[in-house]
Amino acid sequence: MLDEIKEIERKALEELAQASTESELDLWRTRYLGRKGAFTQVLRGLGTLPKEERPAVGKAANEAKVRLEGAYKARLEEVKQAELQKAIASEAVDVTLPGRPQEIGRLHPSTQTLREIVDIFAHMGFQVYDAPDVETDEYNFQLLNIPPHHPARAMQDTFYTTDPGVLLRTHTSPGQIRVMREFAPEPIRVVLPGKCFRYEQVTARSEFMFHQVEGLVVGKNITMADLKGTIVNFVRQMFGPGRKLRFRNSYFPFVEPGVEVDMDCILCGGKGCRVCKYTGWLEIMGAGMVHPVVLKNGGYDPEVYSGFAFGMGPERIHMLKHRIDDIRFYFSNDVRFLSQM
Ligand code: 2U9
Repeated sequence: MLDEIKEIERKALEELAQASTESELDLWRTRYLGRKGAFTQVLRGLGTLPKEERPAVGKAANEAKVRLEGAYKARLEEVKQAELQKAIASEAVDVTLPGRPQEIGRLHPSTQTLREIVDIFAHMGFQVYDAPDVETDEYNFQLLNIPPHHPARAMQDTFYTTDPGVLLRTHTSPGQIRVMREFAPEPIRVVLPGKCFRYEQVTARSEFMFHQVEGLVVGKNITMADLKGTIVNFVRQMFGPGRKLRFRNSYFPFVEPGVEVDMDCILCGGKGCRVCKYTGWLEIMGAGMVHPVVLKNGGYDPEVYSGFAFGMGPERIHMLKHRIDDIRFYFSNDVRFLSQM
């Protein structure tokens, strides 16, 4: 029996050394130290031994059990330590790693450009005036000296609503009539940023919804020199101090004279390239002296007051600045494009 006890202890220590998890140790403990364990079986068999052998065998079995319990506790501590080290290793944070960049949102490029344009004019004393997107034929065309069958109407194909004479504005110009009627006969110095809508084929150069910034200055003795000075200052702040400008006469129903404003090409500096179609010039906006009929429609006497106005497309300005050749990028919600701006 003593040999059996020695063999059980040897086998138990061998298996204990191989147990590497707490659940394996629990199984081992049940097998050797539990109520139905190997030593309990031995101690239950004591009755079959001669009386004089029982004390030595019982003592040997209990001593072996005590040794195994000590070995179990030590092994359990080792296993716990090993599991703790494993957890520490797997959950270790390498604090020297670079942080994960936080995705941040950003303003739409059109909004950024609108704000940049408005900010330049704000520094020249212009106020911002918001006018409705839904307008009437009267304000969008008639009061702007655009008579019913004028080509400008065809150019500005229009989204009409189901209400007769009610439409989505095709430019921010109707807002300028509202400004004049609201402030007449006070002097005016405003910019009108906002959305415009034209029922046109969507192409690389035109969208059915786009933004515009128009400006209006009305007062006494306002001249073309004021218009040129204001626009030269704007262009040089927007595109750089070295920019050259060219004013070409052009026709718009609501101004007379009207001009197209060109800037020397930002890519070739005026030598001629693909971007400026080898002209050396890029058209950036239109302007002109407010037509007397329009002044009158706004409540200002053209014999006493004069004014100038201008209009530009922020998407076009942004496209020039960043050499983007397709306006559809701005409204196709492609984050790959928008997130670069
Ligand atoms: C009133 C009086 C005058 C606004 C003007 C332009 C010239 C012009 C275009 C630029 C690119 C529109 O966005 S665009 O397609 N605009 O060239 N706009 S003068 O003149 C006005 C407007 C309202 C009462």
